[in-house]
Amino acid sequence: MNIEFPKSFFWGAASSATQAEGRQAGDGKGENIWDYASKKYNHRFYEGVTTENTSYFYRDYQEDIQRMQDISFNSFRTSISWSRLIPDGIGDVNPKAVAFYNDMIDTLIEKGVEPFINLYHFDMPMELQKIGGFENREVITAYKNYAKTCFELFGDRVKYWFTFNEPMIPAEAGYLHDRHYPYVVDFKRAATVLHHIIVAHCEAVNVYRESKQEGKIGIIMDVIPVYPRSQNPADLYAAEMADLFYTKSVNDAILKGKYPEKLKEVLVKYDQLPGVTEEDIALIGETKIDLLGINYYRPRRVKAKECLPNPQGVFSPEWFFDEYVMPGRRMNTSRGIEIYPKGIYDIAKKIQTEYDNIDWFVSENGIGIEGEEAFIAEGIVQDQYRIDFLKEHLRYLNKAMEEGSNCLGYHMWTFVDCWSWGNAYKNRYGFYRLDLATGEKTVKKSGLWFKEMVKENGFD
Ligand code: BGP
Repeated sequence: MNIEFPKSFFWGAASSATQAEGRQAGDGKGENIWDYASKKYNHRFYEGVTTENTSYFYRDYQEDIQRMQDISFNSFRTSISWSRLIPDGIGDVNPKAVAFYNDMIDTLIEKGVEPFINLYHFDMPMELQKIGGFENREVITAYKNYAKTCFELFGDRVKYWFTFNEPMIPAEAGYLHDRHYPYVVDFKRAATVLHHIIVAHCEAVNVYRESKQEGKIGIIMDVIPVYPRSQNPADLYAAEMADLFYTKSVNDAILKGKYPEKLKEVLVKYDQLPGVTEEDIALIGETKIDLLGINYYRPRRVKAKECLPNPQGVFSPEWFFDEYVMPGRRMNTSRGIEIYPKGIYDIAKKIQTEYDNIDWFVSENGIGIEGEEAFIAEGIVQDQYRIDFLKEHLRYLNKAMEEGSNCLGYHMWTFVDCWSWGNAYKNRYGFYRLDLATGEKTVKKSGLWFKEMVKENGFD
């Protein structure tokens, strides 16, 4: 075996509540922003598929967990749906949700699949969005109470907790780039949301510490490694700024306990600084995580700006760099993003050199392909491209580990094809195919490959 991983390595996949659970009549779940937006702004969702019918995990979880065991998972990440557990975001707990999550956790453990539980995957309860979502500090308190409730209810069995999935996204996609509800375009509001999410993260970590439970707590980040077009100083500056806004802003706050000085200087200069109190700064400074999850899909290639931005326009990180469309880049055309396996190695090196070589794992990595039914032969999706994708990324990960990176596991996105934020069921990512019409779930060739690879803890 030339690519071998440690015996204790975490192998599995990631998913999230809103993308997989679906709804059932009488489930007691409250509405969240995706339930609302996928109906109200239905045209924004591929083929108009709403959150009602996502992958049926709420209904099928027992069979699904068996499916995980069938392909050798020893761990699985999903999230708790805040609005399923506490329908109004604050107030009474939904007993049906408690029963569901209890049984899901127990079944996972029974089947030898370690639950990795995330508290927030983009899914703000609608009642709290009505008062401003994370723009409103009251929602930080509501989130803290929600986190406390989760630790009290499930913390006796869940040993791996995560406060947020991709904290940058609800801010950037919801308040700057018009992809997620509430579809606002305003940098300062986006920065406020991001800052409040970071404070909420710190509050939840501290509540967990106070609970004296014996697990680990961390966060899941989407790190997009930045590559300049050239070594020309203008291109290097573009790369520095892209990294500053999109990565260092969050990473430094959470992993180094402080925002980068340079970010503050830029935001002051352009009058975009959100309200940050001394207490917030102190809280960020003293909060430490145990485990970092990294979602990696693509690199970000940038170049110096071709044209100066309109000074009257909406301030944005893109005022400082242009996307660089590198000739000859390898594309996943379904998703419109570049495939660059070495990025995973570069991230590992960055964690090693800049972030104290903290314990981390790949919390998402995968390839979304449109029209996978075209690859069905002998009853299963023959997704050799996914196997190749996995191998290439795992090779680079393995190399980084040989060089001392503390990577503890690898979770693919995703387990069963699931619903996505806008693309709905357009691009399929799973180890199992979901037939949307019948609800049938069938293992793909990649799932069978994964099963054998995990048994061997590596591949040739
Ligand atoms: C990540 C999200 C996931 C998932 C994935 C795939 O950023 O954490 O929830 O959706 O991206 O991306 P997409 O669904 O947009 O194709």
